Amino acid sequence: MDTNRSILHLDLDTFFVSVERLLDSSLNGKPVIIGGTSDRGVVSTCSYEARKFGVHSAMPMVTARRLCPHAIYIKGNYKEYSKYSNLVTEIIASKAPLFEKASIDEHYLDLTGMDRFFGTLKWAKELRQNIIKESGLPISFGLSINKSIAKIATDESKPNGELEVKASEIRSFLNPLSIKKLPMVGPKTFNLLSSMGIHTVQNFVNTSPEMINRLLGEHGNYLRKVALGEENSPVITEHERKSISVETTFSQDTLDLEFIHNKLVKMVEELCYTLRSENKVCGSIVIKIRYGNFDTHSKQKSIPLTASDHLIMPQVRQLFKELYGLQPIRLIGVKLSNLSFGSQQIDLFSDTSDMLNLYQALDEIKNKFGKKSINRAI
Ligand code: TTP
Ligand code: MG
Repeated sequence: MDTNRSILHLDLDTFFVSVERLLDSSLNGKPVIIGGTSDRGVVSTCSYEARKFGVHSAMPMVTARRLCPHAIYIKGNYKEYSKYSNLVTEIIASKAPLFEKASIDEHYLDLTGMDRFFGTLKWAKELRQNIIKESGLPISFGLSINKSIAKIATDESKPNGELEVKASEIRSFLNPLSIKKLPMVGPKTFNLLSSMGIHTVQNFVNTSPEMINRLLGEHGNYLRKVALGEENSPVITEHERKSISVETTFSQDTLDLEFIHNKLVKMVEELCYTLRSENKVCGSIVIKIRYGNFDTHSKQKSIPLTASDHLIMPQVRQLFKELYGLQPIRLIGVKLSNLSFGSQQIDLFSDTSDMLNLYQALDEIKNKFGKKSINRAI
């Protein structure tokens, strides 16, 4: 355990709902559910007043409507959420040059060394107040010796919370928590561990490493590190961010190639959209497949710099074909790396202007209605 580090994790509370409430204060105190309003839509997020009824992110909208019919349902406005996300990032950037934006509403900061001069907790509290004052959005933080414990601390402190977990407090903080609270424990891992009588983090760390490895493979080794406070990944600043990636874990292991293919198309679209909105292009693709037994394989390929779905997708399909070992798949991942700044212009050799116009039109719709609002059919 590296007890010398000081890592801060900040995460906005019910982010999309909080933005909607800034724009319309009549939503305050009411159950609010944001998500695709069609019958096949899912919940993006919801207010605490709706969470009381069991509604949560990624739940089918039809289920949410059944559990909380009196809620206010909102389709969402991705452009506004991006704007407020950027505003919060700017506030953080103005106070701390080295930070990692981990998602639309969370940031990690490495404050190691600062405590000698000022005290990291005091500094973090002031930053939080600053964000609340300048953005009008509620936010919580966790402060600890590494990223994973800081993140768990944030989750425990919510809503509107602050929580420092010192090195000496890590065991008493983590031990009573459900294993569900460890990042990367999804329903499947949770059910598997529960069926073995492993319910709390304490149960988990008391289980032999060999047993954990037998049950969960590499993933288990990682979780053990987290649970022991030994996860030590660095805070990666935007400056160093050389790749973007997305992974999907299926609710059931699958052999359905059409289903997997459709998923890959959606993932590539999402990544390319992010690239274009950040004015970046990529020069390398990595595909990752994890099978039902947690064996994980990946394969990488260099490509001419691009941010176009229709150039990247065939390469992804080819890599998948080369890598796939005809076993049920638990997880697939796509990573675009060797990122550099550059615009679509670079693609002009291979892109027709029609294609570029199409991307511009698609991106505008995505800006307006959210990333998942439109997908191509290939
Ligand atoms: P989260 O930080 O996971 O959730 P949250 O901010 O709504 O609530 P909490 O207070 O627990 O942090 O995600 C940030 C935003 O990302 C969320 O407001 C909506 C969006 N999102 C989705 O669209 N789908 C999802 O499945 C999740 C988890 C989040
Ligand atoms: Mg959040």
